[in-house]
Amino acid sequence: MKRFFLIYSILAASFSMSLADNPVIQTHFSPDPAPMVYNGTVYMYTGDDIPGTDFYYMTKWRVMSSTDMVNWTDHGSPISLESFEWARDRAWAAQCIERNGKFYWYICAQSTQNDMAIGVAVADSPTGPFKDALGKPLIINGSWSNIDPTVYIDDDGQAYLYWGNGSLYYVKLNKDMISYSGDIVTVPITMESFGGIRGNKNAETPNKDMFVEGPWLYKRNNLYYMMFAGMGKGGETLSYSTSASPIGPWKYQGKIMEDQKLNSFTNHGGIIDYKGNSYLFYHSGLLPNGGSYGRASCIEQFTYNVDGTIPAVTATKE
Ligand code: FUB
Repeated sequence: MKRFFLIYSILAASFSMSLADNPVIQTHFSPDPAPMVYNGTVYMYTGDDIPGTDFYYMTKWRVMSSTDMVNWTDHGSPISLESFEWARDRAWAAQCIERNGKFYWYICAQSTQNDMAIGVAVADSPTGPFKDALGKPLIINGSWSNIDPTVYIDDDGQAYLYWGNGSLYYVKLNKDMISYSGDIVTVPITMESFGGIRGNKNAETPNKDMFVEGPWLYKRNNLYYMMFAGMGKGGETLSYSTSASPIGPWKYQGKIMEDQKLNSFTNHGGIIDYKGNSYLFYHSGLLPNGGSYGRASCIEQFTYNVDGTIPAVTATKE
């Protein structure tokens, strides 16, 4: 995206301005961007890669905001592993959503039981202070697939929490947003629904894209979209499926972003409409000293096709 400038301030207290192309945040690593539009402002919730590490050993999450998609204010790190008594490591991808004036930040982390689990922190403001809403995980069942929560509240008030790695799951959240009803549902991953089938590496398939992780659920013009990180040739794609219902069946639509020279292996994205434009958020390892464990948030503006499909989006540096 062209001409992004960054205003970096610690808790909005002191300002210094620098010219920043993609990645839009150049002052620190900011993987797994999850945008949220609230009250005319875009909030971007991210992780925090640690320079020099050799795995995703992150310890905290971050928030930044903008009202023009050009200047970004850093609100610091309102939550960390220490905010969740049950979390011991791997502060991975997260998403925040507002309901009735409260902000629910769904996170995933390695639990003290050693698996990955999903928790939720709540606040009265999009920038906190946030507090662990439950004092225990919302989703924990011994699985390493409990990562990358995405949340959406439908027009009828029903909220959905999806997540997964390798497999895709969802639950229907209750109105309190910190509990759910019914069973955890496993979503079928097929060629038709997500562009590929796991464990079929040698098969001749017309498209080896498939759901890996990083789901992002939203609705636009009565069509539900599930963007996800798919399996590319040398790293992750951003791909998507659509449905007439928030619980599927899903129809694979193709790749949005190829695994192209992002220097990060993973990709993880979010999509919003803001002030009449549509934006794809993703991450790359293209900051100096960046890489698979040094990823930073990037943004591209795009225009939906007339039929609601998403065009291929190219990662730009400026
Ligand atoms: O950032 C840690 C993990 O890498 C995320 O949870 C995945 O989506 C991938 O981006």
